[in-house]
Parts: sequence; structure tokens; C-alpha cells
Amino acid sequence: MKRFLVLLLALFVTASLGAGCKKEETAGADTVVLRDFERYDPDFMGLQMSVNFGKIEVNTDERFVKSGSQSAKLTVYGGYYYNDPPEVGIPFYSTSKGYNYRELSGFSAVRMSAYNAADFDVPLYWNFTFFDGQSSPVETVVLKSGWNDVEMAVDADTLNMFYDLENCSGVRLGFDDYSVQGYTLETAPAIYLDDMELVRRHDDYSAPAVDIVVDPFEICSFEKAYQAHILKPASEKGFIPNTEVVSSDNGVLPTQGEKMMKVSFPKGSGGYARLSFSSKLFPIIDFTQFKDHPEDYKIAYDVYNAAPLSTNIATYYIWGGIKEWPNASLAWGVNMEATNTALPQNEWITYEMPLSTIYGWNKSTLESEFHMFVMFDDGLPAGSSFYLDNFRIVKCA
Ligand SMILES: [Ca+2]
Repeated sequence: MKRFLVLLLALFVTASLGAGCKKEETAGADTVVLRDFERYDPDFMGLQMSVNFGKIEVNTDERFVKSGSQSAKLTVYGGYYYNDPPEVGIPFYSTSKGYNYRELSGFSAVRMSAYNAADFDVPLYWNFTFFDGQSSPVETVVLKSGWNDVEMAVDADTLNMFYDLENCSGVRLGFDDYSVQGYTLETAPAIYLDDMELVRRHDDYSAPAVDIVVDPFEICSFEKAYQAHILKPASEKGFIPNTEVVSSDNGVLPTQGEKMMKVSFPKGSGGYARLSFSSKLFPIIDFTQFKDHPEDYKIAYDVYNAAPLSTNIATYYIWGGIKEWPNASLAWGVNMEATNTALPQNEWITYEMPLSTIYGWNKSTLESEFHMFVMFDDGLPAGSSFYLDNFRIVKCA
């Protein structure tokens, strides 16, 4: 499912963008300049580089400047921690510098010009980050050699299912780790960024309160419209699964109602591919109603393995207000636990987790904020798919 419209117009010259016109930050203007890289502070100073990024420098070579006299030269290298891709965060907010674009619902997109000085395609990964520590699913655009007009769209209705759109901390740009591809810091790809701007919405959009309702004992049945967007697909390495609510599919029928979630892997799985429930769901489900008799209840869901091999699915539970995995403050057995279920091919398996097991960790566990996600095995072949249905709380027989 394509949830974000990403437009990449390589080497595309358009008069409608007002080529050569410097856009001013004025009330009613279509865009606000987030970074034009003409000033070191805050255009460069405020950038949040990962420790293994490579280099970011002021560029004055006019071949790589879109407007004004400067751009940012990013030498994308990586190589410090193998599993951490080179990333740079561009904040939307600075008290000291007096700008505040943290209300993401006021904008329809982030645009920028990016010059790829390499003679090969360079993938750029981007997502939005939020002040509560969550981040939106990573999107990919491919930077062709030369100038690229990059548009990072704000799909406010979908983002609003998961995040506080009034508190977006910025946009994060990520790249591949070229240190493992035989490059050095001298030969690694150079990407020049210029004219980063936020495109204003003009329709007075304000994020609606998310209307999450559940039936008694329901966690997620996929019968309600919002439930098509309640699971966020993610992966550490770009193997992000597609999700789609379907009724009957390849002869597989839902176990409950008329709809179920189909999860498919166009590229195969890897990098901890997972589906996380929105953290806006669980405050709606009152787990404290079970706390005096946890032995009487269990969390359950149904999963069907339509991949061409037997595999496993792991279910993770997080308590204590941590809304997303990975998170540096997570501790196994204290606020995170996981269980693993074998999935033979082509049959529905009911996964079950007694609440009494959870309760055993800590008497107040069921009173603290809860989060849950499922994770798939690495190494599933491309084209693998699964079906999920009827996440629920069950009274033990
Ligand atoms: Ca269903």
C-alpha cells in the first residue's frame, strides 16, 4: 500500500516553482524556508548528524548551488556502527533561533533540491520524527545523478493515526552505509542540498481527533475503517511489508467478520520487519479491568502463513509508556517481553498469551501504558504473505 506520495522529478525544470525566485517567509506565502544554507547558524549548526554520517560542509561551488550562494555538501559515508545508517535530522523547531514549524498538519510537504554528484543512483530515506520519540515509516526516493527536486509529502490523515501532528520535531534524512561498499571518506558519494522549504496547506486543516472505538474484548478486528491504518509497517533495512485489508484472498477467509489484514513482502523480509499498533489504540483498551483476575484472560490473535515455507512470528509487549521499538530505554523483562509462535504453512494458527504471565513480571504492569507489535522472521522469500485477524482479549475456558 502506498501511503505517501513521493514525487521525484529528476532533472526536471519547471517554471511553476518560480525558478530563481527566493521565497520569502511571510504570512500567506505558499512556502516557508526551512534551510537555504546561506547562514551557518542555524542552517548548518542545527543539523543533527548521526555520529557515523561522514561530513557536512558549506559549499560555495555554484555548480552545486540552486539559489543564493551556498548549499550544504553532504559526504555520505557511514561506517562507525554497521547497523546505524548515516542520518541527519533537520529540526522544525528552535527556541533560541526563533522558528517553530512543529505543527506538521499546517504543511502539505517538505521540498528540497538535491544534487547527486555521484554517477550512480543514491537512495535517500526520509521520515518525520516527533517529540514523543516516535517516527513515521521510512520512505525512499532515488536521487539520480545531477539535480533532483525532492518532495516529501505529509499524509496528515494517515500520520494522525499514530502521531501528535502538533509536535513534529523534524524530518530525518538517511542514506546507505557506503563504508561497507568499498568507499572511503574521500570517494563516498557527495549530495548537495539546497532550498529546503515547507509547503503550507491553505485549507485550514486541523488533525481530527482519532475516532478509535473497540467492541468489548476487541483489540483489532479489521472490520472498522480506521483499522486499515492502525498497524505501522517498519523495518531496519528497507524490507518494509505492505499491508492491506482484504476480505477473501487466494482462498483464505477471515476468522472473524468479513475482513482481515494481508501482510506481504515484495522484497522478502529482513531487518526486523514488523507491524506496530498505533500507540493511540491502547489507551482505549482498559487492561486494568483484568488486573484482579489476570489468570482468567489472555491476548489472542489469528495468523495464517501463506509464505512458501514454515516460519515463526514473534509478538512483543511493551509497558511503561514506551511507544515504539527500538528504544534505548527498553529493558527486557522489565518493560518488554516477547513470545514466539511457529507458523506451519497454509493454516490459521491462534496465538495466545495469558495475561497472568504478563502480570507475573510486576504487580502494576497492567496499569501502565501498553504497546504491542509483531515481528516476522528475517529471510522470508520475496512474495511471501501472511494474514492476520481478530486481535482480542479472550476469557479462558
Ligand atoms: Ca476480521
